[in-house]
Amino acid sequence: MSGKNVVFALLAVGLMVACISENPKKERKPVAKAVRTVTTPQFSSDSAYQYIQDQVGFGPRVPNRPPHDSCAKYLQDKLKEFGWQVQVQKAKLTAFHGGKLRSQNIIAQFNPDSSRRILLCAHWDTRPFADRDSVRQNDPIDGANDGASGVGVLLEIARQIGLKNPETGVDIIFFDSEDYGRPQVGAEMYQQFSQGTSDWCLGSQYWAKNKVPANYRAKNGILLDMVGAKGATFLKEGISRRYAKSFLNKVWDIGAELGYGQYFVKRMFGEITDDHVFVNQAGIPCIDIIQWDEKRSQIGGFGKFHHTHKDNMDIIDKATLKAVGQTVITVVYRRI
Ligand code: AHN
Ligand code: ZN
Repeated sequence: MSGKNVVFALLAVGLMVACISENPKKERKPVAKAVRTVTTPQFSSDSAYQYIQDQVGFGPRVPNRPPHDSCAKYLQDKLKEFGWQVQVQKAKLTAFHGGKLRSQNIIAQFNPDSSRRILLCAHWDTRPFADRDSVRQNDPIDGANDGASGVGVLLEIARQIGLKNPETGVDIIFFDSEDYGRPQVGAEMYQQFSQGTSDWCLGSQYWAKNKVPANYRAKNGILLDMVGAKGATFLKEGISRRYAKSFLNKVWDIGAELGYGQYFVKRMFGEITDDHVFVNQAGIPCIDIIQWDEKRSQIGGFGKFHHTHKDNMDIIDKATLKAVGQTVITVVYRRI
């Protein structure tokens, strides 16, 4: 067939298709669905702060201890109150010392039938010891920042979503047993256990291998970890860039656009083993918004409270909660 004939043939087929698909009532439906924009709600840092205080009020949320069970119930009740569908994934997970942890991943869905989805997640358990402190190293920490802050921000986002539909699917997972990694002190005595797998992030590792809902998919994910400390900075983390580079850049751009550029610093830092590693391995490109202090990077940049008893309500700052919360809720409502 000559070039001209190919064009004619294609035109003829095109005409036939047009005739077949002609609407008998002559009312053609618009080809593309109009994309409605929904204005982003105002994130309340007072409310997020209260949800952090509520969690800390139960006591340290260490697996197998009573405050952990009370807090699990609180989180489910809150999500249900805000109009979300809630499921709990229970499992007995093996800790670095060989003991079992009664773990609960708390999974909530909004607009469960939407095919376009975003996943928001944070760990809700707290570290069973204060191995980076110089006092009371064997006592569990409050985990106001490391644990409660990410959950507090997501509960406030869940409340806002319940009040105004973002017209996209949103899922929240509160992962359990993230912070049960072997202590720095005396680590040698546990060497025979859990070789080859990470003893951190046990809940997200379990979820990644046993997804709930089954065959779960989302366009992107955001993990929040240590997002409430006064003066925190959030740098672009290495694993996040490896799996979700353009999404990572968009989130940091929105942070700057909203006026939170001093929190969302546009520089990179290293790769962190955190729940997003396993979410990424499960096929969902997921970033980690996690505090990283460049000035402390030689000693681990997580802030001086990290895994100490200083991680209590005194270090939580509403301005930091607002910067993170408003940025993340904007990403949801703009359907980035
Ligand atoms: C490690 O320190 C190996 N990962 C950091 C993940 C973490 C701990 N997030 C909170 N606590
Ligand atoms: Zn921790």
